[in-house]
Amino acid sequence: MHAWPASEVPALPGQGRDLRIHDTATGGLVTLDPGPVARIYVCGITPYDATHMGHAATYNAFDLVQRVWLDTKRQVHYVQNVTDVDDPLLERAQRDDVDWVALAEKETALFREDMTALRMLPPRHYIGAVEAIPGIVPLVERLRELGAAYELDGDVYFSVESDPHFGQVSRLDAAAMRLLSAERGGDPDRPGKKNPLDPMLWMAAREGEPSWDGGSLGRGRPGWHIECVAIALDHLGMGFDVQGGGSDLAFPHHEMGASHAQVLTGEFPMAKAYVHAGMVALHGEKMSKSKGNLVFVSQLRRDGVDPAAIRLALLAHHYRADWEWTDQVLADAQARLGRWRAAVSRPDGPSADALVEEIRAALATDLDAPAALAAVDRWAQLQDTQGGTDTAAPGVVSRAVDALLGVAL
Ligand code: 5CA
Ligand code: ZN
Repeated sequence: MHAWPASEVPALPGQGRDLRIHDTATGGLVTLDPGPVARIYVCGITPYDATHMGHAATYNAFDLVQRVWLDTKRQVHYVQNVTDVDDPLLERAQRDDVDWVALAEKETALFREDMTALRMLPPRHYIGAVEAIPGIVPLVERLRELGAAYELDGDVYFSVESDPHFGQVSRLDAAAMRLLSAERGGDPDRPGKKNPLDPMLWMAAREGEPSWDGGSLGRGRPGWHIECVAIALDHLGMGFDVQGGGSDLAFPHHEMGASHAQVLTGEFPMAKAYVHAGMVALHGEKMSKSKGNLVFVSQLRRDGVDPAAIRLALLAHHYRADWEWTDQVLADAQARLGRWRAAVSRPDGPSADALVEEIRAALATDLDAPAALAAVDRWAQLQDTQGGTDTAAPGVVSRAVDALLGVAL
């Protein structure tokens, strides 16, 4: 699948900083030392509806990861999937009486447009579940050979007990896992499973649903977790730096994915850090396609809202916080964008060297974007109240805000 065009990332004077970031698996900050090529996998959308502010906030967090690494002169090997076949997509296509392939293509195209407008840097590999199927089948077959998978009425399940490290991503107890499994695509109550938490690897073909040749597995379609594992292992290999997504993916998705990969390769861990963004709510409830309480990026764009203001609205919240989208959040971001644009269009100002370092330090410390915004606010205020004679400063600020925060002033 093709991704979307990259906006340019200006080079900055001085030295970028290594990223310290919160890892769900250890519950603390880890300093990542990726080597010359940093490797990151971020879970992509299930394309049955348009990009909402929750998605945008999550992708914004991982865009910052990429920008911090680029600032250290590393290359970034970023992989993202599109879950272009899954139950919710098929259900929505049926509800609306549209072709599921056409629905997925339309929403993926809109997602690309939204990401481009928001200046999110594209992944190097953007891979759909359907195109990954030929790589998924041998992995499921291999898990079966290893005794880590079993069949139930034609479906193939992964046995969580085959991974001694199972549970180490989310660190939840069995009761919490069971509850979340039922809520998030699992089937803990299905009779005949070895462990209620065992997730499906391959679903045998169902009447009226799309299916693919699964070799010795028979016709069917892949489970959700093995999709991301197949794509990540194919394009990044084991031991990559960051597995990313929203906090609703910690369990079961990232827990199961890590287990699949660890059993398949005999290596541990799959990722050096499991990084999770908080949930954005609307009217007190998590924004979600299934509930329909949504604010869409594309709708705001159609309403004439500057994408840079949308981006600033996201950046005003720490990526790990759960927060609420309101009209005020957007109004504050628009006002800030106006102040910043006015500031960088002046001929001079106070030196921006310290500001660049402050933005770097804020982002390198668990992506503290609100602290970075506050630093730019202070520079603009100083320019306003005391002026300054540095004619290079407005340009430096503009480039730093673009390179590190993805905001075009
Ligand atoms: N296709 C799978 C991942 S493989 C999926 O979860 N798709 S999704 O479209 O439901 O979500 C895409 C990303 O947006 C995920 O990382 C998810 O955690 C994140 N996300 C979904 N809703 C919100 C929300 N309200 N706030 C923040 N992030 C969200
Ligand atoms: Zn995923």
